[in-house]
Amino acid sequence: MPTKKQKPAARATSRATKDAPQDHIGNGGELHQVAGGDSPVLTTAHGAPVQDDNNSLRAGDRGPTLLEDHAFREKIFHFDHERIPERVVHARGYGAHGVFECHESLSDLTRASVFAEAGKQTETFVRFSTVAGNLGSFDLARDVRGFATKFYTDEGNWDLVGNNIPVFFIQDAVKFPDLVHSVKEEPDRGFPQAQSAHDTFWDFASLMPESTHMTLWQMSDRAIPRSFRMMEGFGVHTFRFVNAAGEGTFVKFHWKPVLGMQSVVWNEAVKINGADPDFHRRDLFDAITAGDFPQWELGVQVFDDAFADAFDFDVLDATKIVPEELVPVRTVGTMTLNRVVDNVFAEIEQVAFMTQNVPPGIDFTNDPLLQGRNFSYLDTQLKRLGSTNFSQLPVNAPRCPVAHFQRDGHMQTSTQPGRAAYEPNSFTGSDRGPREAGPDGHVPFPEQVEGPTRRIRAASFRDHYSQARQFFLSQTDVEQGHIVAAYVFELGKCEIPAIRARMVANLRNVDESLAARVADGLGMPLPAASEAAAPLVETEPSPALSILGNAKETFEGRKLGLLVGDGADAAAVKRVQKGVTKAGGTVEVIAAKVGGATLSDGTLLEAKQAVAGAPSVLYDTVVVLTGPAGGQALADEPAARDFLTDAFTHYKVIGLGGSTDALVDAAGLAGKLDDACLAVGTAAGATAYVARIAGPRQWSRDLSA
Ligand code: HDE
Repeated sequence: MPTKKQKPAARATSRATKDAPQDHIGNGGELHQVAGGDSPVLTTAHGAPVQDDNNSLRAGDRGPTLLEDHAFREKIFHFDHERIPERVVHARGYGAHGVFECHESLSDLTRASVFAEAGKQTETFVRFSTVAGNLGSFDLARDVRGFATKFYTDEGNWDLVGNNIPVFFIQDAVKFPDLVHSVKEEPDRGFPQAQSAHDTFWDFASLMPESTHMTLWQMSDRAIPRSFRMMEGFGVHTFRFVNAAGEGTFVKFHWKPVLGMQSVVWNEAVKINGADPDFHRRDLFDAITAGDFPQWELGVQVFDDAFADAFDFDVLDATKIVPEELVPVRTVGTMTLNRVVDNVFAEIEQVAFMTQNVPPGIDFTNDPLLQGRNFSYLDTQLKRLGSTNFSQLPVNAPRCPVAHFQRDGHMQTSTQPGRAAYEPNSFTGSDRGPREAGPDGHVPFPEQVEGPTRRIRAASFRDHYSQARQFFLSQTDVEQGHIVAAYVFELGKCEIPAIRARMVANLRNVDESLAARVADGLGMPLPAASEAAAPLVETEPSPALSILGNAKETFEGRKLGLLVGDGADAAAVKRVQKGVTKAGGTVEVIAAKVGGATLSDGTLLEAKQAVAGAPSVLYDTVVVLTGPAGGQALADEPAARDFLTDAFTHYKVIGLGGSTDALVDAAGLAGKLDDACLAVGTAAGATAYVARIAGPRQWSRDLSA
């Protein structure tokens, strides 16, 4: 008998089973599909139709849940096992599909089919990442960015697993676990995550002078990119091209963003992390889904043994670059990212990059870091993906035929035909299995190797400071100021003064002014210089190393935050929107309330964001257009005041139109507006503003230079 407390039985038919097909915005593809199925009916993993997905099976209306409810148990069982280990480094990432198109045949240099002829297209998948943070960390950490590309070539996958910085912290892979342990959360407390600004990282870095060059890049604005779409990529190591005749040349790979390089400033990065921790992934997703496909040109630096021998540094040392001024970067193709993933886990999380994936025509060198990576990447995939058959996952599977005698294993999805599963065998036809390709296979470059077996660091790897100095001296004043400020910030977060001092002592070997400015910023006396393992080699500054020196005059791919108050001149709003869109930018309308603002002509302009949720750090430039009533309302709104103050502090070009005086005043900017604060109320003003935003930030406001 039901008691008084008994609740009425819930709906017998669940919403999911009854209404799902009508509710779906897409084609139902978000449901897990059984083979060949486009079934609108919810099923178990084994295909049985599910009667009710809202109520588990119970004895009596309020009784215990029954073990025989296999559909419920299967659902919970699967859920309990949803997570796989995140990557030990580069855990946080985002990716997309694309295509690489070769500009010219490189067959004189390499037999790699990607470079076979002009116009040749090869499918790609790219994953960008931060290094130190966990999967759920924020995008704008000061960190190196991974830039890993899988080319599905017709002779097997080529994984170019690079970074957005062309050098690395260490010279030998045996130090990689130490490096990573030093930068990750400290093991006794579990913080800080996603940052190098703590004792253990700088302890390690200061004790490993070979990392100095990389720390300069890491302290530069390269480590806080505006967008994945606006950063370079590098293969880092020296690789080898091998042509059909078996002749080899050294090669370094470069990705150059078509939108040009751009970074944010540190104070902005800190705030973006709070306002939108997904800033970079959202940016990539938005651009691709809007059809604004990001592109990079692939460049190669090709050089022979004679250059390598004459070069002041060892080309096998990953803490060194080959300056573009010495070996120009030759553009050989363009990659376009044109498709977002359908499922983040299936594709971005399960993609398995491996440096050892090289097709015929591309080979390794003896860079000890690369040699170590060639072991690590295969090993790590087994840990993460749990089966030796991870190469069968759609995102990892080669697009060319695959035929081998490896068998079975967890989650084998291919039904391998044939009788013989060994080589050699004497079977014929389809029973005999694949045969070796011989000279058509991946033939290793026949390098001569000799010498005693020893644990030793070659003398040619000893110079840790000359290229660090070259990098610093190649930066503009503003960029040097940012590097100094970053060292001061990071070392200032170290609680152990001896660590700060040891790092500054190393920096004296890079540049005396750099060390003095960092010491001054830290409020400490300048320590004696540490002993360098090798004397400095004089290097010419390399203009290619500066971001600002190479800035592209464009607003393409950038975003305007258009803050509109009630009574704003409708024509002025339209002009700004049109001008910025024509310049290749996007416009996001912001108002005091997300419902929008009423313009001078009485129309309602819908807003994408309320100002409280859209701080100006999310935009490359801002415009405020308002009538008198709206102007006062904005001045009274703290988020609107911050919007303007921050835009000014971050050196952004600002457009102002209508009744903005009260807001300017409340933002503390009265009397401070400069020539990058433009009046945009008139047609001429809007034109001047659109022309100005293609240019640099207003660096004259930057006092750190
Ligand atoms: Fe990696 N690195 N790495 N690394 N790395 C990994 O592989 C490793 C290094 C890079 O988006 C891991 O699948 C060693 C240099 C990228 O999935 C792991 C050494 C460069 C990604 C690993 C290095 C990179 C990784 C972790 C020192 C720039 C992300 C998860 C010898 C050229 C790929 C994984 C993605 C990921 C090992 C140094 C780039 C553990 C041992 C130098 C972009 O295998």
